[in-house]
Amino acid sequence: MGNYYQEAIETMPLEELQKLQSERIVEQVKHVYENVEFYRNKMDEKGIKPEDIKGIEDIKNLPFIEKDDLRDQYPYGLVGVPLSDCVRIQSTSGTTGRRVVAFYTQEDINVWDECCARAIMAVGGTKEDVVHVCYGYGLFTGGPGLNGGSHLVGSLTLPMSSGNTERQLQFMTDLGSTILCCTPSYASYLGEAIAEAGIKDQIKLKAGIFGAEPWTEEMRHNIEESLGIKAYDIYGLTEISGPGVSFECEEQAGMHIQEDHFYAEIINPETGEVLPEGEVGELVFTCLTKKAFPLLRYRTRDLCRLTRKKCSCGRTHVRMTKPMGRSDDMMVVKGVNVWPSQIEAVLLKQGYKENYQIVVDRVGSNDTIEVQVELTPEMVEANDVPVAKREAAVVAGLKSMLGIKVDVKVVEPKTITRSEGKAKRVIDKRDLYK
Ligand code: DLL
Repeated sequence: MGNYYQEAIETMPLEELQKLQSERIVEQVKHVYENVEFYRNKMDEKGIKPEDIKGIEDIKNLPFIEKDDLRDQYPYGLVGVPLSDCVRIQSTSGTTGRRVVAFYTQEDINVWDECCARAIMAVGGTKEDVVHVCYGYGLFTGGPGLNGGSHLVGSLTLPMSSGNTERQLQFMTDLGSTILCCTPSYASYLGEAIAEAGIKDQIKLKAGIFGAEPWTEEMRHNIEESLGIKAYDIYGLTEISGPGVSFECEEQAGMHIQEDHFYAEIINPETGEVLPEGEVGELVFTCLTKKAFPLLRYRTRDLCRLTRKKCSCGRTHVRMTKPMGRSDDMMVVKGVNVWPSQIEAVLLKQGYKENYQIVVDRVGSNDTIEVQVELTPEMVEANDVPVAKREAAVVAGLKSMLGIKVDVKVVEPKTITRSEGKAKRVIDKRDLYK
């Protein structure tokens, strides 16, 4: 193992970890109370003084912070250090026009790079590897995060950014990329492009680090097949730093949260009550070490479950399941809660790939929902099931999963636009009528 598998920290017994977290939260609460007026006011409103927070178990007394607070405090309201101590911003576009701008000191960047380095080491990365980063660079955290991590590991880093698939394949083959970092939807597109170019035998990839959007186990399987690699999940969000807040180890059984820096809780999204280990709820993060943009008890809207069950990799850090979708991804269609991931699961189970789109609309006062999904090249070649029969099977699968009638259109391969970054799979035309 190289420098950035921090065995002492990643395999720390729980008691020691909690001691470290306690020291850090005490210092962090003092920091935000003294330096961020927003927090001071919120804590004063609740009658909490920094000295009331004596350890990590007291965190439950702190107020939550929500996405709306970030919008209200845009751009500088939550910055905890003089701007002259900040060296970087990153930002998320936000699908609803809510731009989040996060600030970093050099030390914050170092911690972020370290978390991404741990993620690369966890998939077997070393200084001998060629790390091909085709997450977007710029304001998006994907490119800069994995880039920084790869440098720390000492791997040869290809800062490809997203797009220009032909060039991606050329560098991948010419320079012998071994670890691929991009969104799962782009990985799946690269798999298609490699098959089409007939160059699979020239690809040296062994692992992929894919995240930034939800993806299913079926999609993992498809990517692993098409690229001939092991595909690992990585999670993070701009508000908390970027990729590397959690990541999978060789066991591929949930993502270890970097708990020495980010403290996780699961709450009931309706009541805010903290839920016991193992229950599904909204993920809430507290940054224990970040100084420039130190969010405490930030509600991510991501729904998942945590487990402290022993992991055979030896890491003791708590694991989170793949987010099952965001509470705000949920659509209400015909009065029923629908998550895109449920639709994807039905499609992939019936042998389709991730090339689909969901169109929701309203006719009069009735909602309509249509799923368009592409035939795979194998289905076209076999030509053994009529399209109408295929459509009926998907309709039935969706009816049993969701309990409502969904219109289904099975379309020719390559009809649906491919994504180079995060895929946009839902078009909700009802938004236009708001
Ligand atoms: O997507 C950071 C990132 C970059 C993570 C590269 C992993 C790899 P944002 O653009 O702020 O940051 O979006 C954060 O994306 O709250 C989740 O809803 C979703 N998300 C991120 N990773 C995963 C994942 C980056 N592995 C939001 N699985 C988060 C499912 C994910 N959803």
